[in-house]
Amino acid sequence: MAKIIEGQMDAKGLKMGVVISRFNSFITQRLLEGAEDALRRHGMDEANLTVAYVPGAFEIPLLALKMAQTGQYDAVICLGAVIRGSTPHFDFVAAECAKGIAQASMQTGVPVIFGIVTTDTIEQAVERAGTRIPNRGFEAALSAIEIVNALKQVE
Ligand code: INI
Repeated sequence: MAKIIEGQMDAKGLKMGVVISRFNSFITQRLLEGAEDALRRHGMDEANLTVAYVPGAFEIPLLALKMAQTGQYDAVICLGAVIRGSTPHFDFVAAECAKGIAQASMQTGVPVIFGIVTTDTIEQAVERAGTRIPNRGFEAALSAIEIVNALKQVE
C-alpha cells in the first residue's frame, strides 16, 4: 500500500505572513479579507498573522523573500492584482511578480504562495475577488495551509 503524503487543512498553531500590494487596493483588500477568513475558519489565531504592505505587485517578491528568510513564518501569502486594461506593462509586472515569488519560495524552502489576480479587465478582477468565482485570497490561504502541513510530513 502506498504511503500518502497530503497536507491536512488545519491552521491551528501556524504562523503566516501576508504581503499585499496597495495598487488596485479595491481588489487586494477583498483578497486579504478572503485570506483572513480562510485562516480563521481553519483554526488559525489572528495574532499569528502579520500583514505587510508594498506599493505594487512588482515589489511583492522582495518583501516576501525577506519575510521568508526570517524563519518566523510557516508560509508567506502574496496578494496582488495586475490588470492588463490599466497598464501597458502588464506583462512585465505580472511575469516578474510570478518569477520572484517562485524564486523566494525555492531559495528559502518556505512556501510563498501566488495569490495574485492577473486579468484582462477590472470586471474579471472583481469576479476573482469573490463576486462570482471563489475569492483568490481565500484560495491562496487554503493552498498555504495545505502545503505547510504537507511539508511538515516530509520534514
Ligand atoms: N502594480 C500592480 O500591482 N498592479 C497593476 O496592475 C500595476 N499596473 O497597472 O501598472 C502595477 N504597477 C505598479 C508596479 O507594481 C510597481 O509598483 C511600480 O512599477 C514601481 O516599481
